[in-house]
Amino acid sequence: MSNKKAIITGITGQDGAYLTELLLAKGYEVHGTYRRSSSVNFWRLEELGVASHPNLHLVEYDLTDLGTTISMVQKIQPDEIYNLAAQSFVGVSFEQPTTTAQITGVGALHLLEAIRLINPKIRFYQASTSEMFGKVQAIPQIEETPFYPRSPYGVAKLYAHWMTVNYRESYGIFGSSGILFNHESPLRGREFVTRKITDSVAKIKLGQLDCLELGNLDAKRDWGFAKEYVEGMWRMLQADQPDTFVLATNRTETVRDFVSMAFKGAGIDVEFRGNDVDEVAIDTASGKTVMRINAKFHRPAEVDLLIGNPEKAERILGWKPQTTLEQLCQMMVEADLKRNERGFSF
Ligand code: NDP
Ligand code: GDR
Repeated sequence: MSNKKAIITGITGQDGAYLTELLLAKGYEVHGTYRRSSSVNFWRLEELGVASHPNLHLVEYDLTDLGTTISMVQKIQPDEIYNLAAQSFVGVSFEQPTTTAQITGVGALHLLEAIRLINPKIRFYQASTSEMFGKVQAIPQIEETPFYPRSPYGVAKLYAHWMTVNYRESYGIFGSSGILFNHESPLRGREFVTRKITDSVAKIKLGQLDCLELGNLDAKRDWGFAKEYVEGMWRMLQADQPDTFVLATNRTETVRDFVSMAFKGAGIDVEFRGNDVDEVAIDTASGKTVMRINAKFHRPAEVDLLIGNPEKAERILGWKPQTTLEQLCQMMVEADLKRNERGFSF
């Protein structure tokens, strides 16, 4: 068992919850940060059964405050920092580009500065993203593929990524950047497309909703299982050298494919009819329209196709995705069926 201390920023999010579970199981003392709000929500930590773990310390913290960042790192004196906090929703980043830049971009710099000033031996993980590849310059994408972000979120993450590389090269800080492709789970936020689909499909199956509304069905994503991806984050900080790693499955599917997979998982066969804004999905048994397009979910600029090759992570970290997209989708549909049967609404 480890006797290390870790700070995880963004503990109330999907990855924060799974990483907390993993580090606690390894014997870490975990200091998880959450933002002050009128109603803080720890439902993910509760669902994993770790919210009251004696080695979990909850720390109120906002990434945009440099002073608090320095005093928090000074007080906790961690061995490792995992920076998972971000304004992480791509769609919202078009409406709130400045906030996104401050949290998702400059927030990472605050932590790097704290490490440089307090203890350059602290190991740092930066949650980078396939959104940095944006308008992709090669298929599949690997660590050396040139970046071309397509959203304020992608641009902010690219800043944080390069700052991590820069602090590694300038000050010898052990800063690793994980370029993670989309990873999902039953703990995914409901604003992201996979969970929006599985939650709505469950509600349609239970007669609580008539129809699911979506934006671009043609976007292709490389979707993996979040619980496996946080293991990859941990492995990056146990490696001999700090580096940049892609975590992905090397398989890509459209949003449309995920829609049919989710309906199938709930025992509903659907057929797609029409084109573009008129496209609908019909329940072949009842003839009802169960999915239609709503233009408000389209983005000003889209990332059309993501597919990552995780060969470097497999070679150096021994990391490999295990769960297929069909298994992941089924797991999410079943979890949402159970929650909606109970009237759960997170
Ligand atoms: P979530 O959106 O589920 O979680 C984001 C976390 O950041 C939440 O805990 C949120 O707190 C916190 N946060 C937001 N703003 C601040 C702030 N100003 N100060 C402190 N904390 C803040 O994201 P995921 O768990 O899915 O992702 C984790 C990280 O990985 C993010 O940085 C994301 O951008 C990145 N990423 C995610 C991928 C994915 O597919 N999931 C892929 C690649 C990268 P609150 O609950 O208060 O909002
Ligand atoms: P993404 O995830 O933008 O890839 O970012 P999201 O699930 O939001 O979108 C995936 C694709 O689905 C299309 N789409 C819709 N998306 C949402 N959210 N809602 C809809 O109704 C809808 N209809 C179609 C989108 O246009 C897009 O093409 C996620 C986040 O977790 C980031 O933080 C992370 O960095 C990347 O994954 C990798």
